[in-house]
Amino acid sequence: PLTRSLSMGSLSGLPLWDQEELPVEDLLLFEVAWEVTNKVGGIYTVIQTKAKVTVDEWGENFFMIGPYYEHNFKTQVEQCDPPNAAIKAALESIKNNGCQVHFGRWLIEGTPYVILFDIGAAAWNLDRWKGDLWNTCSIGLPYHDREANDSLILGSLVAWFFKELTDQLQDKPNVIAHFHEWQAGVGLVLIRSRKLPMATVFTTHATLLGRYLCAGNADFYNNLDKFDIDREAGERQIYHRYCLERAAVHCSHVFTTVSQITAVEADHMLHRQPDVVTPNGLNVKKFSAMHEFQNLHSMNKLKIQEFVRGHFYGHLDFNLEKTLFFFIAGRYEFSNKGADVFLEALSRLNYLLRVHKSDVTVVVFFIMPAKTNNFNVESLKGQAVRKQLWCVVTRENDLHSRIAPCSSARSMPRASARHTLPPVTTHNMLDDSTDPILSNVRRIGLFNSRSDRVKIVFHPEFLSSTSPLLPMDYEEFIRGCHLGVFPSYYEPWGYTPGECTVMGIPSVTTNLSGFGCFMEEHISDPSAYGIYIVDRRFRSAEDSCNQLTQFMFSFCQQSRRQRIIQRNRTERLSDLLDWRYLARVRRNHIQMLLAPPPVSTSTAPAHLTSHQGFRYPRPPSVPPSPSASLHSTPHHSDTEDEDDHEPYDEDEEAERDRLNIKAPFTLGAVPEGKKKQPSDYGN
Ligand code: G6P
Ligand code: 1S3
Repeated sequence: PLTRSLSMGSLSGLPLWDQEELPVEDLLLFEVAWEVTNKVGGIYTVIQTKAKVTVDEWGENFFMIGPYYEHNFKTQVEQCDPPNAAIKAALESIKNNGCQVHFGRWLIEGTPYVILFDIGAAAWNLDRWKGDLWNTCSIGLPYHDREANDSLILGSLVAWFFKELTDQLQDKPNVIAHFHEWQAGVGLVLIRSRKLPMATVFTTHATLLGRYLCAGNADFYNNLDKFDIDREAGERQIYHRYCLERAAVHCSHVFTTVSQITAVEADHMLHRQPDVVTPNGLNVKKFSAMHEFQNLHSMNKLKIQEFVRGHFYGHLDFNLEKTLFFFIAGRYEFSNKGADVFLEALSRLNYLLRVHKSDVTVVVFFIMPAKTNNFNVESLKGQAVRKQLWCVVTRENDLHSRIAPCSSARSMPRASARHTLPPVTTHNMLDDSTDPILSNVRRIGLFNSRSDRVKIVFHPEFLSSTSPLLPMDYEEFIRGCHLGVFPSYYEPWGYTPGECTVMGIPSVTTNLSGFGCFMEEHISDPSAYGIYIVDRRFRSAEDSCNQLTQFMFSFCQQSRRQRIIQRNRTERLSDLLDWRYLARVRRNHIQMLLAPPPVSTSTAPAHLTSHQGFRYPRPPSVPPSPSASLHSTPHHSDTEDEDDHEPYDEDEEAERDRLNIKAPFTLGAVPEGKKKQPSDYGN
């Protein structure tokens, strides 16, 4: 326990606070993560998108701490002096003792202050710090685990910094440090073992064991209480990491995670139930014109169509106006991210579209980075042929328009002949024969042949606007697609479907992902809003796969007008994912630090479900049966052309949707009787 905790009375040792507003001026808030200015995975998105609202609230009293990388610092940080004399003195003291630390403003929205420790320059302390860790909590780190060793160096520097800082500050302002994930957790363990007078929060974004067990194909969720977790960690040679993670969890004053499902997992894998669940948000930018995001969809879809023209040259015997673009994207964890179920469902979708003689074609993009050596010749050639043809067409059309100015619109000539099928991959794969996506494509036989209604394009590299093949950044690409498909098995939160939502693009998620559970909890008829939630928790893999197939097949049966209306509804959900709303939830963990310790011995965490309460109703224009909802939008037309130029929905009923369904915090237009009480917001 903290030295000051009992005398001051709160859970963490900070002075008690019972007002609505946080006493920000009396507090300094630090957020510690390996991903500060360092893009590695999902945690980067969390801290980077949350910075703006945190700075708005905490101003000059908020700092982020992470590792120093020269390139990141030069390109993302503006060096400056610390605004606070105590912080300056603490950093000077560290520098005077032979370690390097850099201070500046991270050039993202909100421009938060960052303190970045140079891990390499402090590595000469490693053996001594390993000894300290061992003496403190008997955790030994093997020499070959670079990631664990680096996390010890960062943690030791962070704990050293807080020792200097709290010595300087004496009583005020009080210090709160929020640590993310086990790589940053060592600092927390050392702070508590050294009894520094400050408050700590630990957030885990996954559990080490959960990730490993799921990737190893364990029936994880049905056996949560049956795993011998120490043994499992030992067998996977991650026992020391798991000890660091578990120590951070148990040392923190407040322990949080990003979803209910990970809260249950943490309870079993780490033996502590989180005190608060803090769902992940995004920095939502609203367009002033309601239909702007629809226009962006159209514009970016054209760019994807251009790519498809090139990639499928010689085989472009499908109508691009009736072609839908689906995609999956993310870290290449084949089964954890659900690529296995997706491929199987695509094979079934292909069958359904064929037997129903559908005129819809689906081009599916897999954007998952794998080892490659450059683009393959066939893909580059496709784009070159397209550009050449385009020049010819432009010249011919120019000539034609001079001769007959009122003639029909420009058209492409018949694509040139090609003797091979359009390639499945855009790159040369290093592990072609063993790659899981390619192996499964071979098994199900989806080789982009003419008769296939489902075509596959595996782009094993993240997208970039400078690519010679598909020159689009990720955001543009999402906007141009019709459906994101993320049928994850292991996904503590899952940003990918959320990113689709805020851009008004429907997506598939699962009830094993934090995002899917959150949406299920807050929306009455998720699929009407373009959020399809596959049940991977209570159904067999076979049934989940059929459900996913059915979702995709129904999506393919929608008319253009229905897709437009659905996108409008999807986009309306974006307020729910906005940090400006979710920050209210996130604030709970800070308030807990300032609250008196619980008197009851109940193990149920008081704030675990405090964000519950708000629920988006079924859109009034959707009839009660969910299965009918996809075909129920007003003036349903099966002809694509008829409803083409309808950028946004002006139907009376859809207008009613718009008025009834507002963001949780935009109370203005919510009709009487639907107004929410303050408690709905979890304050
Ligand atoms: C947006 C545009 C419309 C376009 C539609 C295409 O809504 O504003 O002008 O017709 O996208 O939708 P689709 O789902 O067929 O890509
Ligand atoms: C984790 O990143 P991941 O993709 O390894 O943290 C993310 C942010 O909280 C979360 O969205 C994701 O589900 C986790 O798995």
